[in-house]
This record gives sequence, C-alpha cells and structure tokens, in this order.
Amino acid sequence: MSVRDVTDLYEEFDGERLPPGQRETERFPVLSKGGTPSWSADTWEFEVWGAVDDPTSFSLSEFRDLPSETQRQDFHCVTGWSRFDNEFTGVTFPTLADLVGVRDDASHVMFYGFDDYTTDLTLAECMREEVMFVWELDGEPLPDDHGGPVRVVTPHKYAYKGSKWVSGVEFLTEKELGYWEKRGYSDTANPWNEERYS
Ligand SMILES: Nc1nc2c(c(=O)[nH]1)N[C@H]1C(S)=C(S)[C@@H](COP(=O)(O)O)O[C@H]1N2
Ligand SMILES: [Mo]
Repeated sequence: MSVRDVTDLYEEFDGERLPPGQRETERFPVLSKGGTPSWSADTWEFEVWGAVDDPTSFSLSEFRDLPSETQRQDFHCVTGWSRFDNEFTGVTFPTLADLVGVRDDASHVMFYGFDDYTTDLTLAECMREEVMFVWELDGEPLPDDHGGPVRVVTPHKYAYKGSKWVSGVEFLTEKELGYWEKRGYSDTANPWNEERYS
C-alpha cells in the first residue's frame, strides 16, 4: 500500500520540521477535555450539514467505505509536544466535501465530537489533502482514547483543530468559534508562528 508523505508541509510555513517551542516525543500522549465517550458500531453516525448541496449521514461501514488513503503526518500539540511519522488512514476533507457538494456561500467549517467538543477552521484551511477523517493509526484501528472510531487530523495546525470522536461537520457561511477557541486558544493555530493563544 502506498503512503503519501506530508511530513514536509512545514516548508510551506517557512519553518523547521519541529515547530518553535515544541519538543519531539516518541510516546503518543492522550489529551481530552473530559473522558473517552463510548460508542457502538451499530449506532455510530456521522452527519454533514449546513451550506452543502446534499446533507448526508453515514453509518460507520458507509464511512469506512469512502475512498481512503494513508498518509505519514506529524502531530503538534499546543501544550508543547510533537509526534512525528504517524501513519493515518482515512478519507480526506476535500474528498468528503466533493461528495456532499459545498455551496458557494460556505466560508467556514465547524467540527463536532461525541464528547460535545467543537472546533472551527476556515473552509480554505480544510480543503487540503492532509486534513483527514481517520480510522487507523499505524495500521491498527484508531484507539478509543485517541478518538476512535474516527477523528480528524490537521497537521498544518495545532492538534486541538482535529476533533477526536468526530460526529459531524457543519459548513458555515460565517465564522463561529469552537470549544477551545472560545476559551482563549488561537483561532488560527499555526504552529510555525506559535499561534497558541488569542
Ligand atoms: N473531541 C475532542 N477532540 C479533541 C480534544 C477533545 O478533548 N475532544 N482534544 C484536542 C486536543 S487539545 C489535542 S492536543 C488532541 C489530542 O489528541 P490525542 O489525545 O490523540 O493526543 O485532540 C484534540 N481533539
Ligand atoms: Mo492540545
């Protein structure tokens, strides 16, 4: 299976592979605002709504049947650790967006998690191949505490932009702030500019 390596995306941000103020860790720490929500494959549902032509909901098997790929990505947590070379398998944001048809008036996106998490990005920041909805890490099902069965990854941003336990995506016609963005974390979250707090 071929792996798309996007660990060089730091070049676009005129930075080093390890963003300023970060240290590399071999471990994969777990960071959640609360506990790990429980889920079942039978009732899991993912919804796409808002400024789209075809609002759609997916069962877990329908979602995993979407065209998928594996990418090698780095992961940067705003609290200061980075984990290199994670292999994530899933569907890219642009692929999902094409499927539902994004309306011309869509400008922003809100991601929702089953733990009542939310996080926002501009549509342009989402329409990148490395923004993915992933269900495998390093060839294994994504562990529950890392957001399984499906989470979002945003290697061009601090990792709070990637919702674990993702339950859906809303396309917005104006900006709204997510959980941490309302509580003082940066809305733009570029690790190479150290955009940690707003
Ligand atoms: N649904 C949800 N997603 C979330 C969080 C959360 O609490 N709930 N925490 C965020 C934060 S602050 C980080 S650093 C990463 C941590 O991912 P990890 O636990 O897999 O390391 O998930 C992000 N996504
Ligand atoms: Mo974080």
